Amino acid sequence: MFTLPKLDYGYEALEPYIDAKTMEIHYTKHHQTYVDKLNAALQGHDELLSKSVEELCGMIDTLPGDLQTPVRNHGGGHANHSLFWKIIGPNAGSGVLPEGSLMTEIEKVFGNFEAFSKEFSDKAGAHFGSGWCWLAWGSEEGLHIHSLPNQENPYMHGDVPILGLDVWEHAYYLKYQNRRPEYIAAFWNVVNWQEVEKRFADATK
Ligand code: MN3
Repeated sequence: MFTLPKLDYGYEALEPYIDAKTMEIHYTKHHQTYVDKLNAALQGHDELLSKSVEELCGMIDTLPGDLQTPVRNHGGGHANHSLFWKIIGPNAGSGVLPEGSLMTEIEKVFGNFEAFSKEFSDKAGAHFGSGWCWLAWGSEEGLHIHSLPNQENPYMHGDVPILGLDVWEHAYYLKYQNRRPEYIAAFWNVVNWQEVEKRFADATK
């Protein structure tokens, strides 16, 4: 059975960028519901419970037909939020830039960090409706940014997510209401670049 992963910091730790109430509801209600619904959908499919949720997302097209939609929605929701809690954190992104091989690749692909963060912010802001903006690594495309609807993620497209931003209204509405661009701007202050660098290194090994 899948379970809610432990949060490495308190609900208030990302204030003022992400408020405590949003963190609490997002983690204990929204993420928990994805976990519960994924477990319910996998009942009777014991052979799949030995897989990680990331593996399940990566094999979405070969899953039994009746499981594809619940794994896309709730498996995606579980995988995406599990990643999100790790790639943000307290005392993280404010004034800090990525380093090492990730920064080298960002400069190669986007020119510089500012151009990268602008393209990411623009795509996150322009995404219509619920979804996520992703920085992903693909063996053919390399490092690239795209947004995906609902709980779809790069694993479902054969890629590896490096950085993800939840732009569902439940991620920001309590504090920012309809001002999604302000939430996106605040996000850069809480990115845990060490974790993002680690994910890039693992993806490109
Ligand atoms: Mn969410």
